[in-house]
Amino acid sequence: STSERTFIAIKPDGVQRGLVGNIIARFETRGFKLVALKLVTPGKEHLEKHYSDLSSKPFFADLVNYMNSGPIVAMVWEGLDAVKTGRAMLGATNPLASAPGTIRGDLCLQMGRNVCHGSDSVESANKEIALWFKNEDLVNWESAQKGWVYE
Ligand code: YYY
Ligand code: MG
Repeated sequence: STSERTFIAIKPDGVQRGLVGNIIARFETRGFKLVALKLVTPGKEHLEKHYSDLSSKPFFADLVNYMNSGPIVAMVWEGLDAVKTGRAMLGATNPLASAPGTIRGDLCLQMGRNVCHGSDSVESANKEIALWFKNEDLVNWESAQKGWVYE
């Protein structure tokens, strides 16, 4: 549906490397609608919650430390098949396997510095949006592009 929402984050390396504009531009120019955006350092506890599914993995502590190492741009983007399309735009988890043209395939090299996050299912998108944003931070607006992006 054209009202599907996904949670996309620019990780601390993406912010430090000045990639915020590049990454946002890809979602904006693809035709997705921005619903929420903020720059945050949410702290370890929040980041552990965000990645709670991975808590038993050997890389979990390093992952949380990396995510806690600087500001993160947290966003909600809305549009047709936003979750799956967002994942395709990010590229594979390991940047060396990410196709050129994807964010990771264009902008990074190593798994532990892969610059961005995107929800992997509609269910996780709903959970992540609720974790990172208050309901009143999600803006309901009609984009002037609507009739030109969708038939
Ligand atoms: O959703 P995605 O970010 O593509 O991968 P996940 O399997 O959810 O892992 C989250 C995060 O953890 C990944 O972006 C990099 C890191 N990671 C890692 O450092 N080493 C792994 N073997 C797997 C994931
Ligand atoms: Mg994931």
